[in-house]
Amino acid sequence: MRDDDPRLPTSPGFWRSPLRGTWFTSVLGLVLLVGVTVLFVTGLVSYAAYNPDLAPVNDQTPDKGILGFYLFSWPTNPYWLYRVTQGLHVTLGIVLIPVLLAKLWSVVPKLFTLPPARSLAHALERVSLLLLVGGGLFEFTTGVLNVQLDYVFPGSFYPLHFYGAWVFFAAFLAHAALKTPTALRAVRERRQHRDEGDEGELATPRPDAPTVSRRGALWLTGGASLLLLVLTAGQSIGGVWRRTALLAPHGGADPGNGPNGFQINKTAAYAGIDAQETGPEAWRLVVTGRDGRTVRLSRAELLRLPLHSAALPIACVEGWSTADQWWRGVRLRDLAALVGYDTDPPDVLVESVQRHGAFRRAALRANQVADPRSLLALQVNGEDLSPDHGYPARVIVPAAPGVLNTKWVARMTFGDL
Ligand SMILES: Nc1nc2c(c(=O)[nH]1)N[C@H]1C(S)=C(S)[C@@H](COP(=O)(O)O)O[C@H]1N2
Ligand SMILES: [Mo]
Repeated sequence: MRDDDPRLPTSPGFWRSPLRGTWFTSVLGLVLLVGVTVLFVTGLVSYAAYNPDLAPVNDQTPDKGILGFYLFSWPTNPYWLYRVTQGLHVTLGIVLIPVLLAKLWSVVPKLFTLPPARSLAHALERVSLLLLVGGGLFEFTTGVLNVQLDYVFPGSFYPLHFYGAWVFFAAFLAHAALKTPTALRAVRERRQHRDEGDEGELATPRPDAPTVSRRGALWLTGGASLLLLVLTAGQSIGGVWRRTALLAPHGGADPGNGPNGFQINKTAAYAGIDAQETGPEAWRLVVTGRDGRTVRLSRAELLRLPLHSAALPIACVEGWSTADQWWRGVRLRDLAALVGYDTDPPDVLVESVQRHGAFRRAALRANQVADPRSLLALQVNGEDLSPDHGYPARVIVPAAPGVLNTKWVARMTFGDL
């Protein structure tokens, strides 16, 4: 029989590692069962946090159709909500990479088994495995690229990662339904008998001499994950861990020290913000409201309105977040009151001086406008905003993703969107 020739990968004898076996694959699979489920949920949550159903400007995936069935109004409490959900999403995604690779490695012989399909059911199973493996690699790759490399894929990251997630998770659920009972049994039996004799169909008939035990290989995988955790988690946890977060995003601008010394996403120069345009002569905030009522305010005039403070972080979709910063400015709901919405402030469309780029405008929902901690910030940590952090004025909203905290604000239009 040709497929018994151990020189060919289609032969079980071609694969020599004594590590492969049902127990090894099962442990990794059970870790992924929990981990990927958390990734999927926190990913969907992240999309909801953009308030995509509020206005087209917020929606990076406008053709989602029924896949948006679960959307809800993003709350403003607890104020660190997105910091936690997105920090978890990105950190866990990175930490699971060694587990994913070890899991794929452990089942690679099955990719080559012949015949490719024994029956219709088997053919369907293998197609679902293609979606599972392809979808998984795609989700992890696009995620890492978006965080690390400022993204290099054709097309927008968001729809690719969003649609990919549904494909991947559908295949993942089917796979989990089929395999979880086996995996649980393998782990339980091994614990009862404490033996290594649970080879199953994944084990090679011609094992090489082992260089590491199965348990040791799992520890190595776990060690790699732990290392990634230490190199990543600090970007969202902060504190001393920020210094070990060497994998934190693409070497952004150095924020320096002092009151404005916290992470910058896009600098003023990058966004094409002209100092003339944002200076005291030229810059006016244009606020429009009920029946087109409009006020134009200079920065000095804004500073004479009642000012309020709020300690809030910036939390980016890329997984990094800042510690709480002490923002000071005018409440969004007070600005709404200036243009005719004295009670029950409505939604608002916020637009930046910035002319190009997807994040130059964002819509905020009424619940976000109403929160007394939601500010048009003029100062941070006791000093004027720096140009890179949005001078002359920027939005800051509790619990919202960074993308809704528009910098270099020029115009606010209140009204139901
Ligand atoms: N005008 C404008 N505002 C913007 C952005 C932008 O590109 N342009 N980026 C947003 C994103 S994605 C984040 S995470 C925060 C980052 O704010 P920071 O640079 O002050 O930390 O600003 C938000 N506000
Ligand atoms: Mo961001």
